[in-house]
Formats: sequence, structure tokens, C-alpha cells
Amino acid sequence: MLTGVIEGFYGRDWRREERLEVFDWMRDAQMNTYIYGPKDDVHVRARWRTPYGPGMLASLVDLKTQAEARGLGFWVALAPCLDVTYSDPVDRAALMARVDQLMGIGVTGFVLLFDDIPNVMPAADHAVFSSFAAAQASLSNAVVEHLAGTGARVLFCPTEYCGRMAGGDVEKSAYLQVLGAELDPSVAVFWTGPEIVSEVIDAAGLEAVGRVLRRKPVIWDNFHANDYDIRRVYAGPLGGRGPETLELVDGWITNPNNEAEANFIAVRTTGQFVQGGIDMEVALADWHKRFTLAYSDGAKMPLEAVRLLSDLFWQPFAQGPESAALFARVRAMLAVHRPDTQGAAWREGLETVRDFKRRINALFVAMTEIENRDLFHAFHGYLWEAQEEIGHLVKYLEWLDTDPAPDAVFPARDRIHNFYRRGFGVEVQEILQRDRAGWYHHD
Ligand code: GDL
Repeated sequence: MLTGVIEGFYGRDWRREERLEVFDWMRDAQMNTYIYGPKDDVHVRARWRTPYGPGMLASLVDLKTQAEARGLGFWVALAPCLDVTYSDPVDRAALMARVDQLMGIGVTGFVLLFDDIPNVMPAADHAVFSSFAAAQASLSNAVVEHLAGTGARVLFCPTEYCGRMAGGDVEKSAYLQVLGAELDPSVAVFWTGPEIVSEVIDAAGLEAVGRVLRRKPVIWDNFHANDYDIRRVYAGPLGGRGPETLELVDGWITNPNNEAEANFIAVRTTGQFVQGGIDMEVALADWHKRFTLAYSDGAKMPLEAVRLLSDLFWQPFAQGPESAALFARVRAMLAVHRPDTQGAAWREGLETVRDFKRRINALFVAMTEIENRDLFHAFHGYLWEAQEEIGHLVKYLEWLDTDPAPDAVFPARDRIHNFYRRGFGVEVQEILQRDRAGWYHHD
């Protein structure tokens, strides 16, 4: 079973040092596979016909050597999907030339990516192939044939790579049916679950995918990916995937946060999951070792601060336990129209929020002092926002605490209005007012 990491996100790709760091974590998490496929590398996608120059090829050789030294298989992605004519012999030759160049440096794992493209075939292909899936299967099978006898393997990422894209009922997807029937059985197929970012991946869903694809899928897990939302990063454990799913897949590969240093918990808990069970305490204790304070004799940021960091930036579908408890408490406080600010519930609640703010402030300061600047930068922007927002919340509660007149208006005088939550995205969000569940209404 393939287990590991795909660098498969949009945005700046990782530097060499970052990759080696992640390789170490993967080795320690007993993973076995690294897939090089950044959307940022133009030779993967936009310029897929152009071979790597000598500099880049040397970098890949180095990366492969480093991965293999840690027991990791090194796979490279090619994404001819944007403008390939599937039936064109010239395009096919260009793809084989890319494969040959990579074979030349010893690559034996190839990932063909057809994700995030319009579900339409070039006009010239219509005369040759009965469908888009048939065209992709034919091109991929040609790569398999080209590699015959070399021991090299092919992994395929379909255009419909999740339940939603396949129309919900995956077994009814004509695209997946054709792939299942026509793609060479040796080719493994990626699947992200019911959604692009799946809250839950369960056995029933995987069984259906397995039936239509006629093989067990390899999970491409976007649980910790954050390229789709500039306000979020994920440092909580993998969740929503039960052990019963493992026998229904041929691999579990995570496509994690853009910020390499933010991925320790993502890598460790994904590895733990595949090994049989997530233990967040073990993961946190190991992550803690990375938080050495600069100008110290090796002293670390307190473990509890590391736990808070993870809690603040937990999972895509859940807040960390401490943050969730805090939000429940504040919601209860604000549910009362004019709260009794002298009552015990309000006074204790206010003190709890103030204490949480103090802890975030202390975390913010401690993070500025850690030796590992990449780790600091991975979280700095997000922590800045968390600090601003909790500060704002405390000020608001303290304003309510003064029993303001019914027509009084917050923000208070000390807030410089235009500094706070402005910009293009905010403007759009303010036009589209959402309810708690995130839906819009037009009353
Ligand atoms: C996607 C992209 C991936 C991106 C992710 C999260 C797949 C197969 N493709 O659609 O590159 O990082 O969503 O935004 O997931």
C-alpha cells in the first residue's frame, strides 16, 4: 500500500530544505512514497511537452536520492491535460519523451494527472475516441505499454476524482465506468472521497468507487490542504476516516498545507492512521521538539502552547476541542439579549475568554522567538489574525460589560476602523451575508 505525501497543491512549491524536512517526517511516520507534482512547476502542467533543463533535472536527481535514502519511493507527476490532443502522434511522442527523460534519471513511478480541467475532448479526438475517458485511458495505456518490462508503475488522477464531480452516485458515472473498463488494470487511480476536501471517507463510498473503477482507489487526501482558503491552515489530526477504509484502498497519500513546516501533524497522524491508529499525544510530543526558543540553551516553547497552536488551526470541519468549548461558551453568553453582566455565568465567561486571549498572546510572542524561522512563518499570518480576532471579541464583551445604551455603537473609539477586516474579499463577503450554516437568504 502506498502511503505518503503528494506535493500536488496550487501555490509556491517547497524548497529543497523543506522537502528534506518533510522526507524525514515521512520516514519517521513509516510512510513509503513521495510524489513530486507541484502545480507550480510549469513542466508538470502548462509546459508538459518541454523536457527539464539540466539544472532542474539535477535537482530532481538530488531529490530522488534524498527520498530513497529515507526509504521513500520517488514518483513524478506529468499533467498533459490542459491542451493535449489525445490521438495526436506528435503529442504522444512528446509525452513519451518526457517519460524517457525521467526514466533516464531512474524514475520508476509516474503519475498522470487529469484533474481540474474542463470535461471536454479536443475536437480532433471526437473522430477517434468515443468519450473523454476513453481518450485518457488510451493515452495512459500507451504510457504503460511504453514502460513495459521496466518495472515502472503508473498512477492516474481522473478528471472526476470525487463523488461530487462524478455526479454523486459514482457507479452511474459514464466517465468512471469507461475508465474502469478501459484503463490498464495495472494503473492505480486516485480518489479524494465524496468531495474534493472530504469530511468523511467511509467504507460504503469506497466500495462503490472500487466497483466502478474495477480496482481499489488510492486516496488523494485533501484533508490538510489549505490552498483554497488563505485564512486557514491545519495542524490538527487527520479525522473522519475509519480503519475499515484501509482494506478498501491501495494507498493513502496526503496533499497537505502549502506551508511545509505546518505539516508535521498532518504527516504524522496520516502515517499513524495507516499504521492502525491516531495518537495525537505522541504526535504533539514529537512536534514539540521542533519549537526550540532562540537565545536559549535548547529550551522549548511550552508543550501546552504547541497544543494550543494545533487547537487553533485544527481541521477543516471542526475547531480544536479548546476553541470549540470557548466558542460554545461565547455563543451562550451572546444568546442573551441584554446579559446580566453581574451574574456568575457572564463574569466567569468573560474571564475565560480573557484567559484564552492571554494564552494566544503568549503563544504569539513565543512563536516570534523560536529558532526555526520557517516554522514561525508557517503560522505567523494565521496567528496574527487569531490574535486580532480574539482581542476584538474581548473588547466587544468588555463593551457589553459596561451596559452600553441601546443606541450605542461598537467598534469602540480605540479601533482604527479601516485597519480591520477590509479588502476585496471582505467586501464581497459583506454583500453576501450568510447565516450560521453558511447559506444565503433573499428575504
Ligand atoms: C484540487 C486539486 C489539488 C488542490 C486541491 C485542494 C486534486 C486532485 N486536485 O482540486 O491540486 O490542491 O484540490 O484545493 O485534489
